[in-house]
Formats: sequence, structure tokens, C-alpha cells
Amino acid sequence: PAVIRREDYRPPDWLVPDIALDFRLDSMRTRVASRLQVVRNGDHDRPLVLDGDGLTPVALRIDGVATDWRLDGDALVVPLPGGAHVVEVEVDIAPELNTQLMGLYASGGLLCTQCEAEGFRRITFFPDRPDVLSRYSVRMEADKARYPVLLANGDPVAAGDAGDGRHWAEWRDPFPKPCYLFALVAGDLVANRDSFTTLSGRKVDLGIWVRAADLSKTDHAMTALKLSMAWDEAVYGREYDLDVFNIVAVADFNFGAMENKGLNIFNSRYILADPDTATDADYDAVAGVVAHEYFHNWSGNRVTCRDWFQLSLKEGFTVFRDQQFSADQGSAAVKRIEDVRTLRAAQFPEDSGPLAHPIRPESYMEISNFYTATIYNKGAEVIRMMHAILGPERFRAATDLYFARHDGEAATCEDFVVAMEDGGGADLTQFRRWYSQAGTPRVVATLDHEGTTARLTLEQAVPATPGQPDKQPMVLPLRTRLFCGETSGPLCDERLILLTEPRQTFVFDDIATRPVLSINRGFSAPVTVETGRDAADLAFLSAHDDDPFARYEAMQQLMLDTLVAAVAEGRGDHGAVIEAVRNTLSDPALDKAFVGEAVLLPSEAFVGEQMLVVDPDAIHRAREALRTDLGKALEGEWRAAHAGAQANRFEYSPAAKGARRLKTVALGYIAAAGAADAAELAHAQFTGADNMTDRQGALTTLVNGDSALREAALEAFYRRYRDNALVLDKWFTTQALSTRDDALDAVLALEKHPDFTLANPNRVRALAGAFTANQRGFHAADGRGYGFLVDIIVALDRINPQTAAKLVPPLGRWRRFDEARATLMRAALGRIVETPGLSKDVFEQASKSLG
Ligand code: B3K
Ligand code: ZN
Repeated sequence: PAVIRREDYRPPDWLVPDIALDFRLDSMRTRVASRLQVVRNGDHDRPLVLDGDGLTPVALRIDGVATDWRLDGDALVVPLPGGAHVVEVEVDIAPELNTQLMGLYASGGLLCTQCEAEGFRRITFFPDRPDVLSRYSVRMEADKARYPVLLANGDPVAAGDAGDGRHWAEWRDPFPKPCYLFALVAGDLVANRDSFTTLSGRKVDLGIWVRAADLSKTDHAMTALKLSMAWDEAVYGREYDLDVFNIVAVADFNFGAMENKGLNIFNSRYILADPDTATDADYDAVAGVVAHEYFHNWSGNRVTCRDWFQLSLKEGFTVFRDQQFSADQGSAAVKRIEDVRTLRAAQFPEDSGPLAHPIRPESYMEISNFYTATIYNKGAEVIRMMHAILGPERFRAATDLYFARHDGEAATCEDFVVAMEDGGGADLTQFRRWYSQAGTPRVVATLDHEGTTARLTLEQAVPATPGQPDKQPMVLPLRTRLFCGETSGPLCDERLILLTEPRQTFVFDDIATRPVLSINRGFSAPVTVETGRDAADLAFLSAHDDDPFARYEAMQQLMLDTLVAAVAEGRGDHGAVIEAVRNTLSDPALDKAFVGEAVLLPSEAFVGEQMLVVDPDAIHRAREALRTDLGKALEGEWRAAHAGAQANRFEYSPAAKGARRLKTVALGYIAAAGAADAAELAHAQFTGADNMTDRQGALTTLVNGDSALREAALEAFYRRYRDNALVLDKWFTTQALSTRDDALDAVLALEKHPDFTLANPNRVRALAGAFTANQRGFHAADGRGYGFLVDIIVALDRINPQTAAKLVPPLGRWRRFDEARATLMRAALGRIVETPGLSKDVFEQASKSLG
């Protein structure tokens, strides 16, 4: 497949200021007639080239005159004599047969679209690139009974009866937009309706459209939407700009959601929530994704991307905005812990593997493969660092300037940084390396103390990544503070250290006693820091640091050090961890949500990340042994924590969520202790729960154990929720993540389960995607885990390459495993690459993963 390079960017030859689309909708044959006003861009004699994907014109007219047409590959080449013309094209497409879920497709009886990144070319011929912005007017005509609701971008302008049981509707979007933001939906939907009045007094009609049976699960999303609208006004000064804002939930979706102008389309898992079916994590995710897509109206739609290499311009910034929003809704500390955990679980492995790329990549074969944790989550960290360097006020001045300067434009990451410099008054010359260099920087910190002076020496290095053997030093903002071990108090104020050299020493005066180092507080830079702090200092910080993230981090480091030593020596000294956890559990000042996070052991995968060669079985044994000891040593505390949250009637508040969190964490430790009544306790929680958080938490504990109640609970859960696809996904995932020896066998059996299907991306992710996170099960020494994944990838690639390609990266971690596993993993990748007729999506991921 061809490689697209950032340096090859050229402005479009033709612009399309206006487009009119006419859809005669039908699930098997939809006729799409488009009318493009095209204008030559600059002085050249190149023809108009319209992208298509699997399309054949039924008719082509230029300025009203029928014309012969020529395809060059998939593209329609239209030679045009003048500077401005009207080009009309008609095509037929078959939504029902569209299993890729890109373009116009059918999902559960409704018709919907997904165009980002390059799906519009599957609907009609068009210059499918984000720097061609057009005003859209859309007419839809469809069977009235099957598709009573017809929605598109912008505002509704007219509707009527078309006779023959058909009807039509017309929508117009006054804001010029790239075609990736086009959307339409037709179906039998009902709406949760509400309204929001903007700061300047514009009343916006809000609608969340779902199947009638799901209407009762939309209130939480509606609340989140209104909160998001108010938050963006208050924090960024951004108002909504149309008279209507609609959201539609669909069951089959490749991604989380899509920010189409005025008509967001969502994976139903990020809209539907009620206590019986959604966990607290689901509630949080719904609010976070609703906010994310809404925030895109400014960071993405009003200011869009010039080309797809600039993807992080909208995604990194918008993730940062949704993280800030969520932090403002509840516990900011817990939100930061969750975000860092996600970054470490998804982005750090990417950055240290064969698919490493900078947040602004240099090349790609298939852009869908670059909707990555690096572009999104590391991209958000890069914005967060600018926020830290500028401070909130100057950052706001800079974003104001960015929006004012680029409103209505297709901008670049460089434009954003220049706005940060001009509006925020900073020189970000060296900082720009965050956009071009891949790899997670490593910092080594050494703290010396003599007399009343402490010297902190920091060394940084960025590891080599594919295509980037040599790296330049980065700008690392490191929030730092020193503490006194004797008085438990701080020895100085917090300082924002800017590390810019490969090696630098920072001096702290008036430090009378031996200092304990607290660094990268709040995770102010997305780096790893080696401090060499011993167990005593880490335990001290886990109890006394005033930065909650740093407290969590000290505990994690203590746990990691303990586990890594245990893996190396076969037997660990668990005393320090037990004492630190005991302190955390007994600290009355801490909120329960934080405690629930702080006492959790790092995942097996994250322990593996610390080791040169990952030994999944040894890591599993070490972690289970520590869990057991923690369970036993603190059994009284766990029982108290569990019982303390018993009377908690469902309520979605930070306090209630925290109580539920700690309750299930405690239950897990009671089970780990091997307590005789653990299964009964879990079963009581399972059957008595009035919410999914408690129920799924209890199910997880039962599924990880081997009590007689295990099968009964799985069966009861299945029977209760067999008709609810989103909850059934949890049933699959809980078993895929089981810590038991037979997890792999269970997964192989579940693949044959009648409810498993490759047609639904959520179901695929629930089983296969989740299982790749089960380090011990997936990396079973006999390679059956790899075989399972390859079978799924190859079969799925034939129907949905985009979702298939997302499953490939875990196999690319082969360098980190022992010879035998590495050989099996490479063979698995080889099998994928050699499959005839492979999509470029999967080919790119698999061939690059072979390294
Ligand atoms: N912008 C969409 C991404 C769709 C990706 C499709 N390959 C969702 C989001 O980031 O908000
Ligand atoms: Zn986004």
C-alpha cells in the first residue's frame, strides 16, 4: 500500500464552497445525488479529482450537461475548462451490505453514517480531505414507516410527504465544514428532549435519539450535555452556535462516538446508562465522551485540521478539555489517577514498541490506524504541559487567540503552538520537540543534601524509536517539592522545575533536615522518573505527601518495587506495602474513592512494563501472593471497609461512587485472603445489589474464584441480561479478564458462544480486546492465546478492517518476551501478513509490528 507523507502536503487544487446532497434512502439501494459548486484554487491546469471508495457513477453532469466519466483507480477524474463549475454526480450504495461501518451503513434497522477519517468517499465522490470546507444542504427521502425520523447536520429547514408511504426532510448547515463531519441518520427513533440557553441568550433545542426501549437510559447523558455546554462557556468562553444539537445512539460503531456538526453519533455504550445496567465507570465514561464530542464543536469543527497528520490538534486538545471537565465534576485527584493509569496502560507500551510514533506522525498507510493513545492521550498530556508552563490565565488567553485566529479554518499543530506563544507569552521553540519525537522520556533524579542545601540532579533521555535513533532533550515541566521525614511537613514550597538539558542541577536553599523528594507531582510530565527512593521514603510519601497524585504514585512505586523484587527473587518482603496500605485505609481524611484507587496493586501488564523480559507466570504468582498477604494481614480492615459501604443505596454522587469503589476492592482482598465466607459475601453482594457497579464487582470476585457459586452467578447474570447487548459485553469481558488458570480455555469456549459475533465491534472488543489485557492468559506459553487472536483478526478483517487492525498491537510486544513466546508472536504476525487479500489497515499494523 502507498505511504502518505506529511511533507507531501499540498493545498487542494479545487475548493467546494457549496454542496447539495439528495438521498433516496433504502437499506439495499440508496441513490445519492450530489451537486458541487467547485472553484479552481490557484493558477494550475489540473483536473478535478474526486475521491471514491468502491463507487461507480450512475451519471455525471458538468454545468448541467451529461458527460462521460473516467475513473483512475477509485477516483473520479473530471477535466474542467474554467475557474468555477457545477458538477453533479449520482451513485448507488448499499448500506445494508456495508460491514465496515464506514460511510452510510445499517445498524439495528436504522441508517447512519461515519465519515471520519475517510468514509465520505464511500457515500459520494468528493475531495475527501479536511481542508476542503463546504456549506452543506441535505435532502433525504425515505419510507415513512421504517424511517420516521430523518436527521442531518445543522438546522432543519423543511419536511413533507412524498406520497407512496414516503416522506422527506431538508437540513442546512450554515457553517462550512470538511466532509468528515457530515452525518445523517434515518430510523425509528424517539428523543429525550431538553433545551439549553447559551450565555448570549440563544435557546438551543437538545435531542438524544434512541430506540424507544432505551429512552429511560438517556437522562444521564442529557445532564452531562448541559453541564458540558455551560462548562465550555465558563472555562473557555465557547458558546454553541446552532439552534439544535442532536445526539443519536447506535449499537454498531467502530469507535466511541463522532462529533459531526450538530449531529453527534454515538456508540450506544457511551450514551445509555441506568443504575441497573451501567457501572459507575460507565456513567463517568458517558459523561466524559458526551463532553468530548460536544467540546469538538470548537476544538475540531469550528477550527478543524488541515490534514490528518494534524489529528492531535483536535484530539489531544479535546481530550485535555474533557479531562478538565470531568475533574471539575468530582474528585480531581481520582480523575488524574485514572487518566495516568490509562496513559500507562495504553500509551506507554505503544511508545516503547514497534508502532511508536510522535503525536504528529510523519507518515501512514491507513489513517484509521493513527487514532491512537499517542495522538489522543499523549496529545492531551502535551497540551497539559503547556497549560502548566503558561498557567491557567495565560493558557486561556492563548486559547482565545487560537480560536479567534483560526475560526473557520483548517489549522495545524504549529498554528496551535504559535497561538500558545503569542497569546500566552512564552517561547516554545524547544517544547515543539513533543510534536516530532516519539518515545517516553526517562528521567533519573538524584537528591543530595549537605548542610542546608539540597541539590537535585536530573538527567533525561528519550529512547530510540522506529526511524528515530537519536533524540534531542525535551522540555519537561516537573512539579517538585521536598518533605521532611521527621516532622512529616514540607521543607519548601512546590516548584515548577523546567528540565531542558540532558543533565541539570537544581538547588534548594534552607533545607535543614534530610529531604524526601516528591517529583512529577500531579504527573506534570508524561515521563518515567527513577528516584531510587527506598521503601521507607515511599511509605512516608504515601502517607504524608500533600499532592494526592504523588501519594498514590509513591504507593504504586512501593508496590512495583516489591513485585519486581519478588519476581526476581521468587519471594517478596511484603511488610512495607502492608503497612502503607494499612495507613491509607485508616486515614480518616482520605475520601473513599481515593483509597479504593490507592490500595489497588498495579496491573500485571504494568509490572511487566518495568521488566526487560516479561515473565507473565512469575508476575502473576508474585502479584497474587502479595494480594493474598494484603488480604490476610488486613482482613479486619477489609471487612470493615466492605461492611461500611453496605447500606449504600444507589446514588450517582462522588461520595456514593467512592463507597462502592472501596467496597468492591475490599471484597476482592477478602477473597484473596482465602476467607471461608468470601464467596458467600460476594454472592450476597451480587444478589442484593441495586446497581451494576456492586453487581459486576461481585461477579468479578466470583468469576476469579472457584466456589460453587461461580457458575450460578454467571448463569444468573446471563439470563437476566441476555437481551441487553451492552451488559452482555460485560459478561464476556469479566470472563476474559479472569485471573484463573483456565481463562484461556474459557475464552476459546466463549468464542463459540451463540452470542459472540464479529459483526458488532463492542462484542469483539468485549471478548478479544479485553483478553489481550489478560497478560497471563493471552501469553499462555503454548501460544493458543496468540492463535485465538490471529483467527479473530483474519476473520474480522474481511468484514471490518478498522476494528480488526485495533487488535494487532498486543502481538507487536514480542521483543519484551522470552525467546519461545517471541517466536510464537512473530509467527502469529507472519500468519496475518501472509493472509491473501488483507486490508491495508491490518497489513500496516502487522507488518510494522514485525519490526
Ligand atoms: N473524532 C472521532 C474519531 C473517529 C475515528 C474513526 N476512525 C471521535 C473522537 O475522537 O471524538
Ligand atoms: Zn475526539
